[in-house]
Amino acid sequence: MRLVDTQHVERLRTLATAIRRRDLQMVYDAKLGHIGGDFSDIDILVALYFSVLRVDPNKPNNPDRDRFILSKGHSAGALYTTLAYRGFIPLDELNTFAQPLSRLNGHPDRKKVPGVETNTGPLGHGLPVAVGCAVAAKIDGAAWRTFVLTGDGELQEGSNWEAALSAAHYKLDNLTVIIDRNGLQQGDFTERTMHLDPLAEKWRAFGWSVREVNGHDYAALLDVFDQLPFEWGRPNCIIAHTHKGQGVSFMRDRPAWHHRVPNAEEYAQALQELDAQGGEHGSAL
Ligand SMILES: Cc1ncc(C[n+]2csc(CCOP(=O)(O)OP(=O)(O)O)c2C)c(N)n1
Ligand SMILES: [Mg+2]
Repeated sequence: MRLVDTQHVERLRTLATAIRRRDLQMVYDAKLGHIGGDFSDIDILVALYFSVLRVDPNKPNNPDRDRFILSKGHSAGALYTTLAYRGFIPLDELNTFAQPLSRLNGHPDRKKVPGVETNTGPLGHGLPVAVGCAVAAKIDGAAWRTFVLTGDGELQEGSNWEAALSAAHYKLDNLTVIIDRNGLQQGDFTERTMHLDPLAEKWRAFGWSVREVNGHDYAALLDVFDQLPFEWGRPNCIIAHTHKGQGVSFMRDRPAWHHRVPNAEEYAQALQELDAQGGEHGSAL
């Protein structure tokens, strides 16, 4: 078990609040985005990019880099903001989100944005591509690892389950899927639309090694990432229990905030809440 560096955890938490704040501004200015899903996975992205992934913003195509695929491509705003804070793209460029000719489209494009490994948006494709990456690393005898973040509603796409079968078949212990288990999808709760539970048992039955974690608890996230690979010869699955809209009281766990854009009053209130959590200080980190 990793010793918790409380200062580091506090830095990550403050940084995540700053990233939520910047993402909110971006969505408000562009008048589009998926703020609920962004806020549900920002803590996972921050833990990955600032503590786990072996990536270098100065060498985004380094062949030895870890690969990260955001399968829930509608969370592009969260990814762009994290990439900007990590130094892959200029912070100022976030002002261009979803504008004509911007590199920062509503869904990520690997040919435009340094750090983006594959195009996503149509759900159900990130894990199959990640399986291909992990097989390639095994064939090459390379040490780099592949991480993929999926939504829970996204698991309704059958392609994920084909990919899950192959990952176990090829013993891809260099592959980690993180499931953003916020219990919501577009318009409703997952369990009312197409229930997923018992989710951990399903992945175990497919031959994966599974851990469950609070996806907003940095000490717990870092500890679970530190244990990778969980078992030799088995792919790794992390079910991260999260809240859609985490960080803003009136967005949390509310289906409407899947892709609603705040009005001026809601925007002001959300900023105020994030500032109270230290969000305005994060940019200095
Ligand atoms: C193949 C496909 N079908 C439908 C959509 C439209 N869509 C975008 S996000 C979304 C809901 C996804 O829910 P979930 O995976 O749980 O994401 P989160 O809750 O993290 O936003 C849907 C249906 C899509 N992008 N791709
Ligand atoms: Mg969801």
